[in-house]
Amino acid sequence: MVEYETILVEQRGRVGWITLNRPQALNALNGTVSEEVADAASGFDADDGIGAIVVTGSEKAFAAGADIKEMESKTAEEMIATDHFGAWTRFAAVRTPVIAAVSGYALGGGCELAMMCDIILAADTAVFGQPEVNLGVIPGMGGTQRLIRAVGYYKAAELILSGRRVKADEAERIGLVSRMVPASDLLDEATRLAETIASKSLPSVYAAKATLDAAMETSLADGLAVEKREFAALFDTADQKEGMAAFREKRPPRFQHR
Ligand code: CO8
Repeated sequence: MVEYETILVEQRGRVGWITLNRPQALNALNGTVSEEVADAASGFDADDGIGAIVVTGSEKAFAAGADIKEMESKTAEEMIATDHFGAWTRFAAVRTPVIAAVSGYALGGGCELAMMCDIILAADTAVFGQPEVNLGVIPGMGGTQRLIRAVGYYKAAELILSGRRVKADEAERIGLVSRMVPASDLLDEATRLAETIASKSLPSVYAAKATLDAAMETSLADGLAVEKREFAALFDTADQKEGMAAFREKRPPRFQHR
């Protein structure tokens, strides 16, 4: 396993774990973090021995945002010229399902990183928000677009325009998180969920994620066309034959992930 400077990376069974590890900066996302997270996620994605990825932080902070100290002195020209978003685009494009296991602060880029994941599990201590207006900027890692898709225009507008933070229970109520769990259970729940997903047929999980992604980006008609294509393509996989045979024979399937 590659050694990284700002993250810890570990494979447990068929699950890849990425733990943000800049405790001195509450896991603020600097350029090194984004490159390392994207690199680790792409590595897991290329490995068919991995069926799910979990991204997590510390008890106090999932991530307190992009690194303000790194950005502070930049000019607009520098921000445009540098591809700050390339690594996050690579991360968001992995085919493997990604679970964000969020405890503590998920602010600014931290909230946006969680929203790049497919499932957000939140500890009851989690706090979400897009506080960029307090810094004289706006969300810049997808927040203005993904938050609306998650919670609808009026909630997203309130949170982005005011910078108000929401606690885990409100985040669950408005649909920003998939499920809230007691803080002491967060990592166990993430493990259980990731192992469940990783036990399914990998081609069907890839297809399900691709189809869900399409729903975020296209019209209903185009999305349904993607679904039709992905659904049909699975009938050439060994796992579809195995899954349906197992149903008929009243036994659990033995997926080969192909
Ligand atoms: N960037 C850099 N350092 C940070 C950040 C951050 N986002 N957040 C915390 N830290 C550092 C603090 O400076 C402090 O370091 P030091 O001890 O050297 O002073 C250390 O982490 C601990 O933080 P605090 O002492 O502030 O801890 P508290 O428990 O008192 O407060 C908070 C915790 C409430 C989370 C507070 O730290 C805070 O408000 N942080 C900033 C939150 C924020 O505004 N986030 C949004 C950042 S902007 C953004 O994310 C834009 C995304 C788009 C980027 C596009 C690509 C470039």
